[in-house]
Amino acid sequence: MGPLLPFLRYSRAILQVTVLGLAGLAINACAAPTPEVVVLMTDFAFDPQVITIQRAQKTILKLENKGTESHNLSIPRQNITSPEVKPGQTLSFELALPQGEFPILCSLPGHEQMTGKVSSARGK
Ligand SMILES: [Cu+2]
Repeated sequence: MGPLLPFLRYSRAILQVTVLGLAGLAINACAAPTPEVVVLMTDFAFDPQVITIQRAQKTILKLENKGTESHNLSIPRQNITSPEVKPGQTLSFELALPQGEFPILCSLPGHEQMTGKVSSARGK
């Protein structure tokens, strides 16, 4: 027990506060809101027909069914299919895609003509 000990304790406390402060900054940087894209569904189309997102970026598609039948958004190449959205309902569907163009469709029987694509590209 020398006179140095209180000083060591003190500096360790400063160090901890600094580390916590940096962690807080990092968390803030990651807490940018998840981008949202509104996608209207009608009988039988997606609007927009080309949905543009940023590659590898988690994105929320807000699927708003303005039609009179249930619809979904399916990306066969990625084995992704949203839950069914009933008429009048809005459903938030989260996805992230690698770079590329991905054909989409409503995979419900008889809705094959309801198509479009997701364009997943590098941001600016
Ligand atoms: Cu449909």
